[in-house]
Amino acid sequence: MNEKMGRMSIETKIKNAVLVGLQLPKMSTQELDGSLQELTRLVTTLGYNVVGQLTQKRSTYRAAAVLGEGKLKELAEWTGGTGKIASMVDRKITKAEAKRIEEAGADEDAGAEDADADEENFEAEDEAVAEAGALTEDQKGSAQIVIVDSDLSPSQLRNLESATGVTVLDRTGVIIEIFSRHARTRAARLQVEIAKLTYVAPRLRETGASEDRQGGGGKGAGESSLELDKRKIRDRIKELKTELASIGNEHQIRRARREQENCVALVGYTNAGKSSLMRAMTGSEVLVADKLFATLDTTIRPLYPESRPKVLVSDTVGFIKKLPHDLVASFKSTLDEALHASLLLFVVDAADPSFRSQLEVTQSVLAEVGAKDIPSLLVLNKRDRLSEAEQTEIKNEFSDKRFSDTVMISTRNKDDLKLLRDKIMSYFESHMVDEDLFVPYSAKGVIGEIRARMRVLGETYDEKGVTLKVRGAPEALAHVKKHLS
Ligand SMILES: Nc1nc2c(ncn2[C@@H]2O[C@H](COP(=O)(O)OP(=O)(O)OP(=O)(O)O)[C@@H](O)[C@H]2O)c(=O)[nH]1
Ligand SMILES: [Mg+2]
Repeated sequence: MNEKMGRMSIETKIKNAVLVGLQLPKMSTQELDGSLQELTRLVTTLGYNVVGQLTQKRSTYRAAAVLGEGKLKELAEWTGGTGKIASMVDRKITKAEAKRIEEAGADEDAGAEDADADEENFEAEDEAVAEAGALTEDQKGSAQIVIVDSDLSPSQLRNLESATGVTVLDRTGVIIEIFSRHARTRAARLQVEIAKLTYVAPRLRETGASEDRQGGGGKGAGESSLELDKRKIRDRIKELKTELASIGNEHQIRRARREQENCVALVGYTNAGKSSLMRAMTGSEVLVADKLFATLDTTIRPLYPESRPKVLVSDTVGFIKKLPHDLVASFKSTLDEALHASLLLFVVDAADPSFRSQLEVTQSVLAEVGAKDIPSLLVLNKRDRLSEAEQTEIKNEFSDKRFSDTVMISTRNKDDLKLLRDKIMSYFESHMVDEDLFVPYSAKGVIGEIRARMRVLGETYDEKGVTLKVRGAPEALAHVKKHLS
């Protein structure tokens, strides 16, 4: 299994990438450009150099090699490939079939995979070669990897690799690769590994011909090594999920302890400036970097200087368009963090021309997991990159009541940060209630907790204990009262 999976990882010597973008009927040219720009940033984050890009209008993603013949040849010029798909039969495997094959196991697999030996070419006529003149001599054969800006079925991936002669990655593949390079904690590593294996499994193919069948021993008798690999992967995923679940419990326990505190979750598109804001507001040393998915792990810290009541801020993984569902699911614990917050800070990079659609993506994913009703504050960040006029225009655009409140800031401006902090504090204070709490001397220990969680406005003593006039969040009050009853 490892040998085959080794092939899925990218060798470090690969440097030049050529991108492929498909424009489906509903997609505007602007959207296509935006998507390819984002893909360029993703690919650059992986350390590759984008040397060219190729786009084509298509009515569907379903074609055997995604691209039409002419474009496929042009692509192969970039990589020095043949531009032809080695196997005829491969063309007939649809996505649905590939899934069925994977689920059903051996028999169909063998039939489909045997076709690898078939040398028949993709299409007989070569009319498209005429387009080849588009590339300069320097460009020809200059790319060592092809990156497609949409998700590919296993057979499409195989066909493209066969035609180009190089490694092909789709958008999900790129994101998974970035995630796996950036994962630091055990939970993040486990989540990435599950996503990676889920992605890898259907893309495994038979390496050799029929001698690959396992002749002897154990329950694997008669299984092809492909099935064996797939089974091992399924088992491994199960194992990893169990391990992750045990960490998940720890998370939950810690969260339960925090539940009575005021939590603010920073959410937003990747690179919006969440971690920069986290640093500025809490004085923590979280990683800030001008690359996509710099943060994968959740960090929680109190506001610094400390506030009364205490407010915790959490920073987590960012969102991206077309984030694969497997990946979203594997980062569920991250999203849970947002679900348990009392206030969401939607951080956007207001200087990015596509910030509106980025905000939409963030909102829709959060709505999907049930965070729709959590009060939220819109933070329009990086205002230092905008002119006064642009700032005013954007502020006006968001002056309606889509968010509880909107604030435009730069994480580099101290006054802006103070303003944001004041808004956060006034949010919590506006949600607080005043109450008199009687604390008997026998329960003196609770007083420290009361002082940490809420404001004490006055105190009167009598022979049995002290009555505190407090102002606090309803949850904090309920929690303290449990200790007093
Ligand atoms: N000009 C400008 N740049 C900023 C501002 N805030 C953050 N940045 C930069 O934006 C880039 C991304 O910042 P991060 O804080 O790492 O962004 P993030 O939202 O945590 O990104 P991920 O962890 O990838 O999701 C870094 O290069 C920051 O220095 C700002 O107010 N103005
Ligand atoms: Mg970050």
